[in-house]
Amino acid sequence: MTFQEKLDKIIKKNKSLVCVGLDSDISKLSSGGRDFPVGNTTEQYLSQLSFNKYIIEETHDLVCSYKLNTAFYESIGHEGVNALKDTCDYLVKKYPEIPIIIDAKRGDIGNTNNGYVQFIFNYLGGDAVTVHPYLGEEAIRPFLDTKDKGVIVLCKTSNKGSDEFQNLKVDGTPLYQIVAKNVAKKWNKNKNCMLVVGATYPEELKEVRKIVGDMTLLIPGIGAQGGDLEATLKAGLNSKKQGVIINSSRGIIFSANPRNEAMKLRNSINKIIGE
Ligand code: NUP
Repeated sequence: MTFQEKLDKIIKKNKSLVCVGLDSDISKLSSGGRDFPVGNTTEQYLSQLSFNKYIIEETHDLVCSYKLNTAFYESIGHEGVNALKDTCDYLVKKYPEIPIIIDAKRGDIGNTNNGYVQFIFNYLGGDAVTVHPYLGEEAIRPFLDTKDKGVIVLCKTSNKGSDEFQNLKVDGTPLYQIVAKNVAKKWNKNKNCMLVVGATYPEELKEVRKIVGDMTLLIPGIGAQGGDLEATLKAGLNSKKQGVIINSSRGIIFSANPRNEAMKLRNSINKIIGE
C-alpha cells in the first residue's frame, strides 16, 4: 500500500485531517507536576515513550497521522533515539493503519541519502519523510525511488525568516513556487511526493495549491505558531476538499487535555470543510 492510500483510508475511517506532532520535548515532560494516566496507573515523571503512548491512546481515533520530529529525540542521544524507535514500533504494532511521518528534514548527496532511507523507512518503519529540495532531484532520488513511501518536500516553511531564500525571485518567480512546480511536474514520477507549506502563509499556500493540483500538502503552523485555520483551509484544500494534513504538535500534546484539543481541531476542520 502506498502512503497516499494509507492516508486516504485513515482520513475516511477517523474522519480527520489532523496530524498530531509527537514533539515530545523532554524538558516539558518532567516539569509541571501533572499526572498523566498510563495504563491503570498515573505517572508524574515521564519518559518520552510513555508520554507518546499516552498521547497515542488519547488520540488514535481522531488523527490521520502522527508526525515525529527527530530533533526532540536526537537531542538527548541514545535514549531519545530508542524512544523514537520504540514509539514507531508501538504504532506499527498497535495502530498499523495510522501513517507515521518522520519529520527529519533530510537531504544530502544521493549516496548518503541511502543511509537516511535505511534509517527512516527500514529501521524506524516510517511511512513518509520530510526532505530539503536544495540538492535537487538527482540527489533526492533514493527517497523518491521508495515508491510506497511519502516524500514531503519543504516548499514554503512556517517560520518568520522563510522569505530569505524561499521568496527570492528567479526570473520573476519566487523560489518556493519553482520548488512546487518541479516537485509536482518532474519529481513525482512515482506519485509519492508531497510538499510542506506553513499555515502562517495562506497567500503562498494558495499559490502552491494552484501549481500542484490535488497533491497532498503537509501544513504545520496551526496552534502554537498561530496559523489561521479557516484561511489555511480556504487556501489549501484541493478540488476534493481534501489534500491537506493539518499538523499541530505543542498545541495538542502539551495542552491540559490532548484528546479534547485533537477533537476540537478535527471538528473545526470538518465544520469548515462542510460549510
Ligand atoms: O515549515 C515548517 N514548520 C514547522 O513548524 C516545517 C515543519 N516541519 N515544521 C514542524 O512542525 C516543526 O519542526 C514542528 O515539528 C512542527 C510544528 O510544531 P508546533 O508549532 O505545532 O508545536
